[in-house]
Amino acid sequence: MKMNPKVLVAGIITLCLVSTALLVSCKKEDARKERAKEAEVYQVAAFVPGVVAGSPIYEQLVSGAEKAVAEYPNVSLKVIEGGFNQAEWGEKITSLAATGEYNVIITSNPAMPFVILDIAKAFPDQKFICFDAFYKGNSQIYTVLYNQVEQAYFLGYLGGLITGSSMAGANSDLKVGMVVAQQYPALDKMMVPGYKLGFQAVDPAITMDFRVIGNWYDANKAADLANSMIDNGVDVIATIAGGANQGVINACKERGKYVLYFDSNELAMAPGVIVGCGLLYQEKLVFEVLEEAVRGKVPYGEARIVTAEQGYVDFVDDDPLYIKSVAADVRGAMDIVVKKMRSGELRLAAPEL
Ligand code: RBF
Repeated sequence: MKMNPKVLVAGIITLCLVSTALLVSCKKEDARKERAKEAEVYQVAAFVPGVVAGSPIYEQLVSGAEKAVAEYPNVSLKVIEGGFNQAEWGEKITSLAATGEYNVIITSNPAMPFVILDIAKAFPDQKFICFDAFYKGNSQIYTVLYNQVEQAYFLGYLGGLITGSSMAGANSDLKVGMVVAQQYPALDKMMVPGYKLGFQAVDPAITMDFRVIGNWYDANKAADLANSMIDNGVDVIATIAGGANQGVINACKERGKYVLYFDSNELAMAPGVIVGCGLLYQEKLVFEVLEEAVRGKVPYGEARIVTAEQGYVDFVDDDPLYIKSVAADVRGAMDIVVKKMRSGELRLAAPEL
């Protein structure tokens, strides 16, 4: 049978119109559903595994969630501090999940997915989002990990430049230091290797003095360790110790040495002593992920890694205190590395934990 070409064209046009109309109405329906979701009450519990004060990464967990509350009137937030006794965290999260009140429980540090696994089994409707963590394959848990190799590389590179510099506090020994609260896989697989890669890229002859405090609060012990490192010829110390960081800062202040700080710009806390700060854009990330959560778009079960190139990990190079306290030649050399990392020309792989 031969078809009239006019009829054929008319048919095709009608088909196109119908499918466009269908597409538009589907999109409208999607948008309507999204708006409806945004109007539903959405209750968030933020579990801080430690205490908020003195730990910028936790301060940002809370401020990011508070931003979501300010932006979305239907979102409510309860903040629970878990304290320093890590053995109690599981019990405290269990109590939160048992209420059945929270659409999601958010938290932050690399140990948390493992604390949560059994709790998730007991409460199969409870969803969890862990920032600064990596765990794949549990349909109740979503994790986002920062590429901490990159953050540590920035600080290691700066430490390497400073220890070999003619800055006032630098001595002739090529020794950098690192004080940590405790050892954990993210530290051993990302921060320590990233820091080493950084200072060894400046000069392979540089060595590291590495000390462990044993908790996240003992500033006196941190100061003792820092003093002993300084006695051994260390002139610049990176510190990952939450509230105990203060001890490292005090020791370095008294002895005219330098501190490298992780996670946020704290240069103003000890000008001329804290000379370099890594940055994690945790507040921004928490806000963004909570927006996804409110819209029902979080890919639970998946694990994401965010990087310097994507704008979630960085180094503070635009603060007048950095410019004032770090020698121009050191900053010049640092600039090159910072630019390369931001642009993605220098990429450092983050291992899955
Ligand atoms: N970082 C803090 O700043 N304060 C803390 O109290 C703290 N507690 C932690 C507890 C555990 C068990 C683990 C694994 C990490 C903890 N962190 C803490 C480290 C934090 O997750 C991150 O690795 C560092 O802040 C460096 O970005």
